[in-house]
Amino acid sequence: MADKEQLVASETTPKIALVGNPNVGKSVIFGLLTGRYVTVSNYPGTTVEVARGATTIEGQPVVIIDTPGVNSLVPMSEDEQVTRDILLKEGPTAIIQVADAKNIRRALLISLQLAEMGKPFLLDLNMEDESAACGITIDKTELATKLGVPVIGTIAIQKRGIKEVQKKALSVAPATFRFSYSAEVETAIQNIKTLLPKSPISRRSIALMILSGDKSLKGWMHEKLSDQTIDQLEQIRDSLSRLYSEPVAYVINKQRLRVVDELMSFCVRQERREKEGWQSWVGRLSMHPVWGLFVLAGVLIVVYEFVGKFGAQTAVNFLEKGLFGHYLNPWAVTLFSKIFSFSPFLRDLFVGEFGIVTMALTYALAIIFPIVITFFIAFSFMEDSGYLPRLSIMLNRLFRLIGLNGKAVVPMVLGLGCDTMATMTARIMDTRKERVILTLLLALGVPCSAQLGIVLGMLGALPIWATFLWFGVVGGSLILVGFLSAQILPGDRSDFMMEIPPIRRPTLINIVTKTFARLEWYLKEVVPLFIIGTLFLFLLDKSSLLPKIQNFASPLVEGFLDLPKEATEAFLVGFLRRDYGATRFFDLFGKGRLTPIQAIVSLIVMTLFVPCLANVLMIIKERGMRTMIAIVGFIYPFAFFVGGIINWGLRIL
Ligand SMILES: Nc1nc2c(ncn2[C@@H]2O[C@H](COP(=O)(O)OP(=O)(O)OP(=O)(O)O)[C@@H](O)[C@H]2O)c(=O)[nH]1
Ligand SMILES: [Mg+2]
Repeated sequence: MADKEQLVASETTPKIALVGNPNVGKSVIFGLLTGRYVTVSNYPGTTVEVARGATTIEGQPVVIIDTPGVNSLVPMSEDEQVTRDILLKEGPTAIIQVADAKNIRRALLISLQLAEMGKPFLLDLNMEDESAACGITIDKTELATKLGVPVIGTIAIQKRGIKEVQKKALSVAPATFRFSYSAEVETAIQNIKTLLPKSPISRRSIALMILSGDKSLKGWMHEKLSDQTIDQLEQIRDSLSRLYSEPVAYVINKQRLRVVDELMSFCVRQERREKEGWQSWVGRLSMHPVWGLFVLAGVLIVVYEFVGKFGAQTAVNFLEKGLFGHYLNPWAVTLFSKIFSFSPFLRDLFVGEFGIVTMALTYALAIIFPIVITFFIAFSFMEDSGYLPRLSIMLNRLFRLIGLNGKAVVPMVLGLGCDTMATMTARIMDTRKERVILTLLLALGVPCSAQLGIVLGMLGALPIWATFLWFGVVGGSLILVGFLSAQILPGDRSDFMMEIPPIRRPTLINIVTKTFARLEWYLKEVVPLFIIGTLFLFLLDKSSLLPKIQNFASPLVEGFLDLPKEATEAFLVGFLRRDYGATRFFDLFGKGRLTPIQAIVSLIVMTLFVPCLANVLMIIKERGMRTMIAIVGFIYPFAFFVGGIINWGLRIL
């Protein structure tokens, strides 16, 4: 998406990093400062990758860096590490710490760490509208005096206060605030400091990271320090940890929290809470063990009506049968037949059975496009309302069964938008085991928007048992495979803690911007692949290899799965993108070439396929080649196997 945009800036251009807890408005502020849109949603962990944008402050060019939210600068997950590494390795000129003013306690925990690092920063107390509604008042002048950095209040979604943040951002200095830990910790810090090289952040802060047992620092340590020094550091840490019954990280955190609480006692006042609004009521209802299920059912019905019915049936009918089927394609056929009257080969390339216009563009624009638009809109509503974190709480139990926890719910739901993006979001999981299981399940059985729409569209035309069967088989496969991999894979599962943001009314502007950003990405990514896939089929067809492949695959496709031979083409392009394969089935089904049993079998096999080439590449990038081979090597046979079993079972019945 837009993240890949090139940035024109020299090495010496000052860099300002936006750092802060998850879901506090960093990306909104990034957008306001740079004019570049990065995804904004109402749940923690939206940003998992750094985004950069250029701007000028008082005539001076600067680069603004948006970072993933962190709960501590001692990272627990890969996305948190990204942020810490920016500070440690890149050394931005200044930092804007964005804080949620109604959650000042956890924000100050980060302020203390920034103060320890010795980095110039300012504290932006964002979401002042919500903190005011909660009856929280913060004495910003007092806090600024105590910390020794500017403290500015903002309401990012109303663009309030941003000008001041921008004005001050380049002239900030390191905090003057100092505090000390217990004598034992201080001694350990002093001992470690003497062994460390100079870095963009203070030796004291690195010493504290090492004492906290920060494993993500290993790479940096091996690069900068000798093995002997690393041994010495570990000895210092071990002897400190022997003094406490609790882990040192916990001890350090507790001492920091004490300092935070003292700061708060001077600067923060909490008045009597105002009357509870409808938002909190809806919020609580959606997390309730029983009522929550009704809310979920309601959400699913609305999404189904909007995406499955309106998008995948009404809009697709209008575009595919009407606009494309009646007007555009017949015109195109006439036009291309005239232009290429000398060559049937070239004519078919554009308007034949596997033509670029009649297949690739018709599939991409008339069938998938209306589905993804409706899906992205529905999806943005869910993201921005704050429903997803609540769903995480509800499904935590179920997810524990499959070796994950509630934190994995958001990435799984994101997978319904795009599995490739969601695979990257697996970074938010705390352990490697969880990241691998999540990656596997996304690739196995979470259909992406385009495919889901097609599935819903086809299920809508089938008897109701087909819907139950599809959900049962796909859901059952996810649970079974998740459960088994949780037993087999080595490693740990982490505890689940998630900040629940308030229920918010989604803003039209964000919904529209986000939907457009995603559509742009969709068109750039999907249309070329559809054209390549179609070209591939076209060439196979023209070289008469297609019938040979169909014959070769016949025992599997026509025998084991009992599908027509054209299904082979769907599977072939399914390797490229499974939504493309699904669209082929949709087309075949629409032309009456699939019986209900064949339709459901093909839907199930295609859903259990690996999503697409892009997803495979992302798995390699994020989790490595070996994991990818294991995942892909498992999924394809599994998909066909399950399809065969279902076919066999249905026929017996
Ligand atoms: N009421 C209110 N909502 C805000 C304000 N600033 C941001 N938001 C909302 O807060 C949510 C989170 O905003 P983001 O910019 O995605 O937060 P982030 O800090 O980038 O989050 P991560 O990338 O997950 O760390 C969105 O729903 C925003 O619309 C504000 O000042 N007031
Ligand atoms: Mg963000």
